[in-house]
Amino acid sequence: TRAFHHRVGIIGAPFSKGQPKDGVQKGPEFIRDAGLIQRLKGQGCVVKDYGNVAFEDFPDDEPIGRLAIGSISGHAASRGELSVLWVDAHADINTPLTTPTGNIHGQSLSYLIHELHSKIPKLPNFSWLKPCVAAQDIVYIGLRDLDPEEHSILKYLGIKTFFMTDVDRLGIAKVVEQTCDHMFLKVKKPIHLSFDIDALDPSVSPATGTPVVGGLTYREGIYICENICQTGLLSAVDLVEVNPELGNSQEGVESTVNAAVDLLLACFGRHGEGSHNPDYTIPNP
Ligand code: B3U
Ligand code: MN
Repeated sequence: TRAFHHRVGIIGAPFSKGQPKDGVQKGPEFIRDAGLIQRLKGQGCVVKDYGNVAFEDFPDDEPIGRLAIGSISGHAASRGELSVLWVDAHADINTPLTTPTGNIHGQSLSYLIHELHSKIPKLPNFSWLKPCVAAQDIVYIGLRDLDPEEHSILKYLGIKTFFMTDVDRLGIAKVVEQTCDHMFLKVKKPIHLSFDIDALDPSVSPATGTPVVGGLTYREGIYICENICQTGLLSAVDLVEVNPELGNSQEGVESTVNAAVDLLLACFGRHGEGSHNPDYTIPNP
């Protein structure tokens, strides 16, 4: 049994316009259909499902979008200063002036960081967006596919980064320990976890738009979530980039969706070790 019950609110964002590939808007539906809510309840969480965010439909819209931009600014508006743990193969820190693809899913963090404010051009429909995170409050895990410009932005800002090589070198336990040390160095702020399913190796989660070989194992991903849960400071999680129309096979999609559900369960109290009722007695024959 748990000392307390996690209270979890679920919001789906069926949105694909941050990048050109269709299908990722179906991620929330697949994750729900895989039993997320029942399974969270089954492990003692008190769950409220707020349904999906409604997006206006612009038929001839240029690909553009919000993704974590919206959830982090909303989270910061309600909780104040946050630390952000960004688990991803990609840094998603291009500015509109450095992006090689023009895809906004590769830019989400740049809009949110105070220290990059002067580097972001004024965009007509983004006046609602104010930077809300300090560079020193961000930690990355899982990076392995960066544009040179992003590399330079990370260095310029001095952001704490754990590339896959660092996971190889230190092991996931040290990486998570150092992540927490860094985030809690000053004050303990509520944590926003942004988990891109492409942080995991494509052998586990192939159903995603930009898979990159050499990623985190399933266990390493779960370990991150379990430990962030145990800080007691996890305040919001984004699980992004599950695209059930990719992945090449039914098994590929199932494996991706199941990994996403398991990561979310680990964020909200599920332990690999299991648990038991302290009143239980082993039956005598
Ligand atoms: N860095 C590239 C590629 C990319 C970023 N995030 C994803 N892909 N998923 C870009 O588009 O900015
Ligand atoms: Mn990514």
